[in-house]
Amino acid sequence: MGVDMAAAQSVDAKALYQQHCASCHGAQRTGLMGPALLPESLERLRPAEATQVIAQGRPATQMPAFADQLGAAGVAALAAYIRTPVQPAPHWSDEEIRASRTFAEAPKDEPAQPLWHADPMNLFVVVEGGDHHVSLVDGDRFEVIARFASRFALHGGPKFSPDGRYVYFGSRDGWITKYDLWRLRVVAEVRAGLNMRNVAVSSDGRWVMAANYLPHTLALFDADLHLRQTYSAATLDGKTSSRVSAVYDAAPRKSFVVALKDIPELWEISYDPKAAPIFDGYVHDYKMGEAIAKPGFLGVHRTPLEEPLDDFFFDQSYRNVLGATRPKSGDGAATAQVVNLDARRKIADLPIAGMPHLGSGITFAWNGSTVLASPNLKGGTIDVIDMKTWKPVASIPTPGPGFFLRSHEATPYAWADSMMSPTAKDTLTIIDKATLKPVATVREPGKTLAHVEFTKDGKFALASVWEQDGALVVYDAATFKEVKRLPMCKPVGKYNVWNKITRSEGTSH
Ligand code: DHE
Repeated sequence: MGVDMAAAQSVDAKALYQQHCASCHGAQRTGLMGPALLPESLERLRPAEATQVIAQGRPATQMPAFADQLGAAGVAALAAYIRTPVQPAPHWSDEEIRASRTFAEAPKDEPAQPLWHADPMNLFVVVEGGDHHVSLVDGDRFEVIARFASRFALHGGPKFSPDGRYVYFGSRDGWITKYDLWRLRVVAEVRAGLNMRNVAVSSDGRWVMAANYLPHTLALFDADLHLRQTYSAATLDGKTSSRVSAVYDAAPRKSFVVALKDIPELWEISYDPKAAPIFDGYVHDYKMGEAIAKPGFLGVHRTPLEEPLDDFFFDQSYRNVLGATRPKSGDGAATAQVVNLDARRKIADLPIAGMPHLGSGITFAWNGSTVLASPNLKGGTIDVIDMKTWKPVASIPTPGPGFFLRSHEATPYAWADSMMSPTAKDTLTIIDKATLKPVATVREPGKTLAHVEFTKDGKFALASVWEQDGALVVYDAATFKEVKRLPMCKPVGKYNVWNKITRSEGTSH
């Protein structure tokens, strides 16, 4: 479709939007039945793709084609318009959060047992991004137990209740869905924000915390998604606010740890009802819990940093946060650091060129110490760092840069993808955790092969053929032979209930 830019500029795109788009995407572009169309939500959609979707619609969704109605100029004008910020900026108040909540009462006398026959601890939750569905897979027989529609664009690892019965999904548009894996039904939903990063569930199962880019908030819910309170992600004087990079549960500390993207602070919010008062001078803004009014409980404890963090994860003790700041420009260098949560300060620089993605790395025992291994986007290698000295011990070559490295306590191997490499995206590299050397590869020629997760016993590795007509491929983790494959629609990630709720060292938490 040829576009006359002068013609596109003369179109009243705002009026076109209200006429054709607002009923599904919301008058404020914050989403209704259709997804939000805000600059923050569209970062990952290439301009050409946006134009094509407006012109030709999106198959298997309710998005119709507008090319005939609007012509090339109208389509181009709309594609440009949805990239502009909404003025005034859309808000999402506590009242709006509360009003968005839905809850489905459990059927009377519902038995507390699965509707299906399989080991509930060896269940895989597979997020199929291609058509926004979730499949539940029996991790012993490798059969699909159930498949259901999800919210648009789930992102990140779903989080489980401590008993593994419930799972919480987070969508980029801010929706949290609590799903009962045993009874196969949605329990509750709430919209925590307009553009959300991720959710964390407390280790006692009582709290769910959401990290938002838009608005600049954290939102805290009880286990059934009643809003408890929101936290403004701002400096103590309230003058500067920030997008929230991510929130994670630090189970042994009974706290949530929060990274802020635009403010050099790391936050810790204790959900320990016995949380002690905090006197270090950085905490003045905690809120008293109503039920247990102890200072510190649900209060914000700030650790000042030299620069904001984009990504982080913990060591196995959860005393140290390993954080990375992405380069501000394409050719700049990422920096990484270790922040000790007890000392409340940076204790070391991390000698890696940048953790490419949250939850990408793993830890394991090596040579009498514990090492951290993380894919290094720059070099296409796996950086291995001794967690006692924080010094590099090895740099393991892979055929190209990748996103995820995964292992399991019961296997001697770690599996890395190279999904960012145009030539090696189809290859998984299998690394011996004792010698720190690659020992084998498995391939899916010409396709993207990525994101491994192990069965509960570590005997099988499941990987994604990350394509629209993709698959979940099951490999024997000792022989690396394929044992089964299940067709799936772009299975972006898979999560094993047991490995997640026991916080296996070989996967993300
Ligand atoms: Fe992710 C997890 C952020 C791009 C697939 N990603 C996460 C988490 C965050 C995050 C904060 C942790 C959530 C959690 O588990 O609690 N991701 C980001 C980014 O900032 C980045 C680089 C850019 C962005 O668009 O936000 C990004 N992520 C991607 C992708 O391009 C991936 C490969 C494809 C996609 O679907 O977007 C991708 N992200 C994933 C997956 C996880 C994830 C599969 C969960 C990994 C796990 O095993 O836990």
